[in-house]
Amino acid sequence: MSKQIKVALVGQPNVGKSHLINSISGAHLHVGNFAGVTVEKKEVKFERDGYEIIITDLPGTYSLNSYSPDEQVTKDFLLKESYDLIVNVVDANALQRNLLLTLQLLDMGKKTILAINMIDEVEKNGGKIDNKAISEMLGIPALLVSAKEKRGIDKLIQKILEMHEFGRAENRLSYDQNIDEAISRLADSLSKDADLKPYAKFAAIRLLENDKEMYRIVHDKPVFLEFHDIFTKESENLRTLAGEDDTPTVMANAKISIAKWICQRAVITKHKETLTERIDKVLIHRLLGLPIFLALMWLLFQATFTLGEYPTKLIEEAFDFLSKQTAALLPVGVFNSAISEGVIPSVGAIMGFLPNILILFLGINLLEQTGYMARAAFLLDGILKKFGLHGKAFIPMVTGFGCSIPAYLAARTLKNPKDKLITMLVIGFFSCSARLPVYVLFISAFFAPEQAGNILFGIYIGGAVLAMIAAKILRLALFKGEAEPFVMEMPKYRFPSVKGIVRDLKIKAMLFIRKAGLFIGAASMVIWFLGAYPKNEAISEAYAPRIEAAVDEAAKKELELALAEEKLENSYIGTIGKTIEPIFAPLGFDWKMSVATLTALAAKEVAVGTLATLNAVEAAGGDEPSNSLVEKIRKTIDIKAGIAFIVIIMIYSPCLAAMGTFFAEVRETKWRIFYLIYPNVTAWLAAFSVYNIAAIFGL
Ligand SMILES: Nc1nc2c(ncn2[C@@H]2O[C@H](COP(=O)(O)OP(=O)(O)OP(=O)(O)O)[C@@H](O)[C@H]2O)c(=O)[nH]1
Ligand SMILES: [Mg+2]
Repeated sequence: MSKQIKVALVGQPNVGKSHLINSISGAHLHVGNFAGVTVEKKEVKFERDGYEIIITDLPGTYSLNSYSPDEQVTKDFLLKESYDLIVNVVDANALQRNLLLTLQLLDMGKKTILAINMIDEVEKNGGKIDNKAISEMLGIPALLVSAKEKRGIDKLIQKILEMHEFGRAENRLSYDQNIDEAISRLADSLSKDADLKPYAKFAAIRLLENDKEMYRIVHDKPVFLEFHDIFTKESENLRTLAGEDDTPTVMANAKISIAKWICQRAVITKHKETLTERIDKVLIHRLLGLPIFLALMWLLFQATFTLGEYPTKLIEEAFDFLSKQTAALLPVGVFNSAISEGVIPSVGAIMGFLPNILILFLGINLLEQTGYMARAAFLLDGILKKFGLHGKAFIPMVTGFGCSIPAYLAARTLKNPKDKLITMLVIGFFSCSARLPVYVLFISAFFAPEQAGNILFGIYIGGAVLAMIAAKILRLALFKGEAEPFVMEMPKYRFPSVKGIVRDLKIKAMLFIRKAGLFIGAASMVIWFLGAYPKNEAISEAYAPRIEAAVDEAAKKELELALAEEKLENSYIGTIGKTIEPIFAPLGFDWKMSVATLTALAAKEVAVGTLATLNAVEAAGGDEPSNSLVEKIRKTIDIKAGIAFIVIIMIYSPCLAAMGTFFAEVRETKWRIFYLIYPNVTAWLAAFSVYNIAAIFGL
């Protein structure tokens, strides 16, 4: 068993912590160019020189004073979990601001290493950082690294080992004499309590910085009575000496002076107009910004549709071929039918959408990697605010276009619980990529190819508009009160690495294929069986003499088709479908669409699989040459019902996995119940309206 070293990786948001771990260990943590990518702690393990090094990637936090739910994760980890040392990652481009967190970490008195990341960017701009000087001033090791160029990584690992073996949890951090004396008197008083003694100095500083959690801890101790008097006296003294109204300001000023002092001595920057500033003159232009954003989104959905078409055809043909081959090769029987008519067609039907989904993900990925995400949030902040949403809600919402699960987690970056809850409640209206197959299928069936991209764009925008309306209603009716001000850092624009993008897409593709192959394969198997049983021989027998007596081939085929349809209707799934059909009948759904609506709650793609399977059973029974699912949908579903189906899929409850994530994040029963009901009622009403409006227009 090798020796273990537990490292906590801490830093402000978007300084490259996750990227650094990837470079150190070869892990594939999610990296993005905006604040708030990592919202959960993640452990990465690797071996080095006989040590097992466990690094915990933590959500970025600006300081130990703030407390959005993601920052709370970091603070809890730092204060409550056990680890051997801290690697504090700072952004070399913004050292002074980053050092404010560093100074708070040093208050903790733990073994700490400073990793000054993104040094490549500083040097490219002609700047320089003297890490030795910083190391001397702070009294802790300070290394220059670049996660992107993998510079200084080996040295950093070496330093971790060295620090673990020989380093001391000491630093040279001192404030001015008044503050230092006050801290030491407060710490002396706290040290009388055995529990507080190990971190008395840190506790004293946190109390001067008005940390409510620390106050609660100290408040419960017997030492509090005596301490309280000393604290009142010391803090008043500090305020008077500094001429400030409160001690947090006194402490913040002290830290700012130290950070400034360090940067004056150790950092040389040359400020010239950067590329970022030039690009931003256009992209966040007061008038052009928003139209450019909309144009880019439109382009993305056009591409999703049109570029996806070609590879999709190939995939469909491949599965068609596979299905026929399997049917011919396997011995005739139930198993043959289950595979060739159940599993392969529905897995194929879904797999065909892989290209569309990858294009959509590529778009979202570029948005994340380039730094445009934060700009888009900034551009939309005004609009979001009008609808009672916080500007930061933009990131979870866009994430929701990919998948609702990370979107729910991303809402942790919202500080105010009301803002967070409103955002969580409307995320479902942002269509996730799993719904894309359903849209593409139905759009292809009912609309001209030139229109397809626009309609897809319209669906996604429609979902977003609905989310805005819902947010406004929620805010007015249930969550009165002002939203928090919007503060978000604009990162530099960064070229995404091709390797990184390919890796991300590969991960997405593998996940999708696995989901389609295993989960949806299994689901379609179940649906196939439910469609094929019970056998209902009586129906076949009733049809047999009529088929025998058919006058010609055409009449015979027709009868066979009618037989298959009747058998399907009397199967288990037919019975389920017929039972729930009345709920959906006002929307024009037949029983098959009703079943698809239900099964899609497992995962949205299952709607496609279900329709494929139910139609395959039928087609095979009728001995029809298998034509594409799009054709079948066009033939058997009325356009009004088709549009209503799209609306249902757009709005109603997300998949079970997403619902599980919501439940994990939102603990209040009333909101959980509300979350289960309101999207479905809204969806039904919207679909009903759309169906009838379409009827008025004579569709
Ligand atoms: N040029 C350059 N870019 C870097 C470097 N390290 C990270 N980046 C980029 O900086 C951005 C932020 O990286 P992340 O690793 O996601 O940052 P993080 O600190 O984990 O951010 P949060 O999880 O939001 O706290 C990404 O676009 C990275 O590719 C570096 O050394 N040089
Ligand atoms: Mg991260």
